[in-house]
Amino acid sequence: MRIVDARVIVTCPGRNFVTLKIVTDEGVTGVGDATLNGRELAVASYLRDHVVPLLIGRDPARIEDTWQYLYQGAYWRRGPVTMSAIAAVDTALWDIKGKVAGLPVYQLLGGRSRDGVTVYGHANGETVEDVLVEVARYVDLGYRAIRVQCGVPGLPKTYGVSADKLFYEPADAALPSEATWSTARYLAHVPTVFARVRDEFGPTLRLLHDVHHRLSPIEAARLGRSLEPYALTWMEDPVPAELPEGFRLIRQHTTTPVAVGEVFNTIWDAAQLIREQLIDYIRTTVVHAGGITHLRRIFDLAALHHVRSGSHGATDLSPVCMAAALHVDLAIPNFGLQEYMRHTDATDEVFPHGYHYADGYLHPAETPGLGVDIDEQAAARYPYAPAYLPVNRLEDGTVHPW
Ligand code: CS2
Ligand code: MG
Repeated sequence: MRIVDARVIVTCPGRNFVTLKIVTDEGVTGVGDATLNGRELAVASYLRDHVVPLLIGRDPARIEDTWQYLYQGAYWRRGPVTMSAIAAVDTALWDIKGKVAGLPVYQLLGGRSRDGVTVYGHANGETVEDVLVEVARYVDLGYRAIRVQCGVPGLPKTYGVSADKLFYEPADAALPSEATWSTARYLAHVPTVFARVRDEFGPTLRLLHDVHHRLSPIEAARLGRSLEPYALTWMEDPVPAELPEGFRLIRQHTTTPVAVGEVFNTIWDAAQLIREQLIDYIRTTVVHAGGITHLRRIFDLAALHHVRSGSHGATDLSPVCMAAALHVDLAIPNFGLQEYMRHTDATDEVFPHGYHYADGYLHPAETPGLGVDIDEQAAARYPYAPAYLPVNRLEDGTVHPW
């Protein structure tokens, strides 16, 4: 079998997605997600201009060899653009391998390690009262784990808090919008939110919180300590993660578990955090961390060090990425949680998929391959529209990590 075509499809059914579709001479096709929020066209060009020509004529069965060829062969390694492009190729090749074998991809990864993939949803609101309503909504839907984000009094807008519920789009403007951040106001407010949520929903519901990299290590340590009475499942991205040493300070001060890695692209971004057991959950996912092949490598390293998976699953990760992530989640021994932000109806129409939600779990399709596709005619109805994530500034105007 040989690859005869590879199409890069850019579409915007409510938000931008980049998808690679690989076609073989025997008519078997595979899809991979290549979406990089706010930088979509850079990955599309990397694929079209620099990767697709290398794929034509290759044997699609050689997944590991193709990964190494694209990674080592390029000389320029790592980085979100490169790794999202490699991820798309790798994911599509796993899809093809599953179809050729007549098996869902999780069977090729070793088969089921569990009955379903436990997911968490996003409960968010401007006020604590709004948050309680949203948490109740997720509980009613059967969710076993819920991320809680709340507006901060005195700040006009808070990242992760949206008028849309069940899904929302943080990339909200054709040029980046700007928000204001105050660490003092935030640190004072968050524990009061979790106190109310615990009061209403009891001690056993799994609760999570995303800090979006906005604190320094000692501030994050203080937040973690102040949240200890509310027994969070994780505190996510407490500090910018370029400096792994920063996590040592957090660890020295708090037992609140730490999750990190949605912006990581390779095992080397995560290796020190994992080896030193500075984190509890690693949040890399298929599209931004080099595909199924490389993600599995990261999760295997994590398994050796008591670190569980907690893959990113916001709306900017397409149903193709979600489908692929679910096969990995089902197979690995050290699965923790899977983020699940639902997609819009328009996105679901462009990406017909067989995975489904039931009673707090996601289940991948049982059909051969990944069980997801792209409807290219539907995709063509939604042309690319520039959209960026917001930029954060402190009250004095300083640009601050978002
Ligand atoms: C968030 C995302 O889902 C999450 O955990 O951090 O909203 C993230 O900011 C976006 O996916 C960025 O593209
Ligand atoms: Mg996050």
